[in-house]
Amino acid sequence: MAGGRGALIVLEGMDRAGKSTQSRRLVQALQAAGHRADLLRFPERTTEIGQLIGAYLARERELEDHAVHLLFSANRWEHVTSMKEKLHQGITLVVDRYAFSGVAFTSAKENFCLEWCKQPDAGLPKPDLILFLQLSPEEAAARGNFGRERYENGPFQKKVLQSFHHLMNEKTLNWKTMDASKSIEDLHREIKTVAEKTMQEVKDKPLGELWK
Ligand code: ADP
Ligand code: 2DT
Ligand code: MG
Repeated sequence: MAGGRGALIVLEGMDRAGKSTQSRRLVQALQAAGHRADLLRFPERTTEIGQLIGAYLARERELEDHAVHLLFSANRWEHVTSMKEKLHQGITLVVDRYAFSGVAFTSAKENFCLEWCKQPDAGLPKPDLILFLQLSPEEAAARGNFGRERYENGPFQKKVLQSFHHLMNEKTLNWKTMDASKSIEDLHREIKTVAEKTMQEVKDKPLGELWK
């Protein structure tokens, strides 16, 4: 593989922490610096599965909690072939939410354990770096009110955050917590530095399998 593989870089964090802003900004900066990089996001609402998820989040339709969890996972699996192709072609993928959001949101519901929630995503491409954008609920609130989608309320988000903290304790994953209260530009510069370091470190290493 001339030049080596691309890195799989995931951004996670609570609502309004800046995941979408920073993932877009990172891809632009990497491309401007001459790297090959693409932006992905989950849920990817453009596929048939993604449209079903979009309707569920918009409260336009109801889905059973286990069923919707499996749909979120299927929405990642339907992108795996193309993700692997790109990574092996040397394209770095910056992903706005991934399986960690999947597990954190479902396990915040009653009667779901972390282990059950992780199973459907076991074997997905393993991120080389997971950036957790950390922001207090008060600072998030200062960035605007919650939207109207499902899950956008304070008590549920508090449970989601607890689940994220359980996931972050897993030492086999390369989590980095970033202070998301910084300005967009300052945070971007820090993220770009760790992303480029990771890209350099993993280019000759095999891609791993998540939770296997
Ligand atoms: P997320 O994708 O994590 O929900 P967004 O990137 O959509 O967050 O950002 C949520 C809102 O906060 C947007 O209005 C965005 O412009 C603003 N924002 C993002 N990052 C910052 C920052 N570092 N400082 C202040 N406002 C920010
Ligand atoms: P965004 O617009 O912030 O992406 O909102 N979610 C996401 C899940 O419940 N399971 C998942 O697997 C993923 C990826 C988080 C999307 C909402 O969907 C939730 C918020
Ligand atoms: Mg977003």
